[in-house]
Amino acid sequence: MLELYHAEPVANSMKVLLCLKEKKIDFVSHYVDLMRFEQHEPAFVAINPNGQVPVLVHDGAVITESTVINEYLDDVFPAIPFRPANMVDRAHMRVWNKFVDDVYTPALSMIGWHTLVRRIAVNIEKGKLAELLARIPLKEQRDKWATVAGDSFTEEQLADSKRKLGISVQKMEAMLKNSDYLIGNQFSLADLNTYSNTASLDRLFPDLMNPTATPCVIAWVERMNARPGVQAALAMPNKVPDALRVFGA
Ligand SMILES: N[C@@H](CCC(=O)N[C@@H](CS)C(=O)NCC(=O)O)C(=O)O
Repeated sequence: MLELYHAEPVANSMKVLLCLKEKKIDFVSHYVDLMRFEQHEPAFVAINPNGQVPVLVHDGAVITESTVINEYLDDVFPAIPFRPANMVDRAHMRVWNKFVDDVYTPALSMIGWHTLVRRIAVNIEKGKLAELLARIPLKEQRDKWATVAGDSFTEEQLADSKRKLGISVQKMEAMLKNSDYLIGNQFSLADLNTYSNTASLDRLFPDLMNPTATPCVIAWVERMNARPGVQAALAMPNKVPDALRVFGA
């Protein structure tokens, strides 16, 4: 049996939902309500000690980390392959996925926490916040909550994240100059892993992503939006207000 613990079709949950839908794989969906902090409940932490989604459970085996989950799905369900046959392209795909995990996603995440999670954090009563923090397994996540509940990130940190978003979108523009998808014209894990970060970036940062500066990225998002797998993933349950949907909290 294949089960996925996930939140809304955004951010890291979206990466894996998209892969499953594009591969047309049936799975049992377990919705984890992040707004109710269900990811820190003992029952969920028993499945993923990091207290984070997404989590794939395949015949009882637990797989975490969205990028790794998508590689695993491509290994185990190869009928519709999402890794280029050419090994150089495959290596380039992995380098891009590493950049997305190491640079692009953390930059977007910091701005999302500052802009949106902060609004929730500052309204939590101090005693309740301490209780919630005590249940978060990862120190990095505890620190993020404490930061946005306090003075939040500095102007320098936020400017650096915006700079990294600019670099990310310019790299994509160059990759898409002469091809429909990020790696050599073949739809791959690179596209799956990048969609959720980029789909709404033009709304958030029109100065970084717009038809003049990044026409190829805009066309790629439209191409992605038209894919049945993307539409099926976007149709998954979504309880989060629209404003929050553009970021992965
Ligand atoms: N590196 C992990 C990161 C997972 C992650 O950041 N998950 C977020 C949702 S996109 C989460 O569970 N946030 C809630 C929390 O950390 O409490 C992955 O790629 O799967």
